[in-house]
Amino acid sequence: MKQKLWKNKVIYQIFPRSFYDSDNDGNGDIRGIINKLNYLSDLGIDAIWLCPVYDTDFADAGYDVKNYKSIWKIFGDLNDFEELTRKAKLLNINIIMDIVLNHVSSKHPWFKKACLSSKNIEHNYFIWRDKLSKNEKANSIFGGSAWEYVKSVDKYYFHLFSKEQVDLNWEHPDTIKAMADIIDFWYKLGVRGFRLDAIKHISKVFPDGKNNDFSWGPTAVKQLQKFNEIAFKDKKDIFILGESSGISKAEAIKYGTGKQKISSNFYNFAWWSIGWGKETGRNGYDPSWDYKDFLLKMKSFQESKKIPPDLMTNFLSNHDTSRAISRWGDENIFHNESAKTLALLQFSLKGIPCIYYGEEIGMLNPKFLSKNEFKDVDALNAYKLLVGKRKIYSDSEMTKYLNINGRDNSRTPMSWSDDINAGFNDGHLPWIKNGFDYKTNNVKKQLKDKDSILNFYKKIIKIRNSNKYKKILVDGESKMQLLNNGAFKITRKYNDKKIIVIVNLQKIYVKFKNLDYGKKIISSWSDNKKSKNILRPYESIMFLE
Ligand code: TEU
Repeated sequence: MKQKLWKNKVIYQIFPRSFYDSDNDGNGDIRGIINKLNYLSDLGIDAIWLCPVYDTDFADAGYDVKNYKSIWKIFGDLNDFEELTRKAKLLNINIIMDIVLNHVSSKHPWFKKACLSSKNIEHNYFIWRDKLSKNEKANSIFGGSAWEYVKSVDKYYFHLFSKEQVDLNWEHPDTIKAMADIIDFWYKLGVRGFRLDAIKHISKVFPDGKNNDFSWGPTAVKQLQKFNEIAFKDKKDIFILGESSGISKAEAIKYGTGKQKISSNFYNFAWWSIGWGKETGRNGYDPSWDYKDFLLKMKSFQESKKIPPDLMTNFLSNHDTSRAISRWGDENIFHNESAKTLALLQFSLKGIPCIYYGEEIGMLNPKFLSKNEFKDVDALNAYKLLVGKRKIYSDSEMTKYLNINGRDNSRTPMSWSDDINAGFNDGHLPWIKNGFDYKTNNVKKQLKDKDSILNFYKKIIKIRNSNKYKKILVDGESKMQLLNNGAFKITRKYNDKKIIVIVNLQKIYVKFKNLDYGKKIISSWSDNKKSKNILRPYESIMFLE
């Protein structure tokens, strides 16, 4: 498995339905992304990871693919897509395609044929049971049983996610060949990056039936290596990003380096569950979450010599989380400072940074009023399961918690301006509600303000790319230390050069004996007040020692 040197790249993730709506039908589209390429190039990013754009019923936001070689008509067509990759290339931006390997839509032609008769070849592409034994009472990740009955064949099929997402049988050789063929298709259209969705789940061979989180099953490595060999062997200029939620340090080393390598890079999920419900995950909330976890959960990844700078991609939020500032920062007076502190933290670490659309202007959770405003299958199932069936929450509690951690929070229209619909389009009602703060917080406004969050992102990207700091910030070793006063100290070191970052992730003043760690490179507070012994709320500073 070869890959271009991506360690010094910055990735930008787009949720296409909410980025920019070029034809004013309420849905973002590929032309919308083309229109905004100059904006992205000015921001300084090197690659765009596109959440799925294939033909879909959008049962799980496009992760239910009906045809892997097509574009959903709401998003445009293959000509638009080709134009996107071509124009992006001219700006030195690569496109990363989201490849959904674990399952297909229940409307995919294979599954339709599979349901017509057990004798059809396609029937074996899926996982079936005539009867459900005790061991097979598996639960889907979105709640409820993972087995669904099909009358025409009198059998149950397996779906780890929603029932509209049918798990593929990776033990069947056709599956691997078909997926490799899809990679070829997009490669020919100019795609040079591939995000492999939910790869830890592809192997479902559990002889004892006991492992019911269906992660890293016994044939995962064998099958994924076979897939890599067929899909990527002749492609020397690509980047592979494995999505394996909650991956541990040991797993990242095991599956990202050495003999069992199946992906050249993994997302680092160290932070994603901070503040989630202990039992209910992102459909709940834990008010006792501790900001120190940012350090404690990341430290071992950062300090391990076995984790090279290009093995992990670090993110604050994505389409599976809510907005980072609403979760962990301050939505009010320290909005700017907390957004910049989180950005500074992310960009100070070893690993490839991935910015989620809107994060660069500090977008917030939109505040959904009731169940009717949610679109996400996971959120709607949560009302059914946690309110209806298990009675853990009342209806209003559910709304409250989903407003904190639910996935729809990060799927709202990008705030481009203070015009109608945040400048997302020319006035057609968007498919999902708008943020509440776009009048005061939007791209147009922030472009004009030199101290805006957006301009901070531009600066921090430039710093990372500059000849002066690149080696230290990209290749340097990394140490994380919790200081007695509660601030974090991150030390990046390359040969005899050192960058020290002091991070205050709290809404309080923090005292220091001496805050002089060297020459200030950038700070999350934009005034130039110099205090030698106090950090203000969310004040974080990067120094060259
Ligand atoms: O997410 C996969 C994913 O999050 C699971 O691997 C994880 O184990 C689970 O959420 C446990 O918390 C990807 C996409 O990012 C997501 O949007 C999709 O819904 C999902 O796959 C299904 O395609």
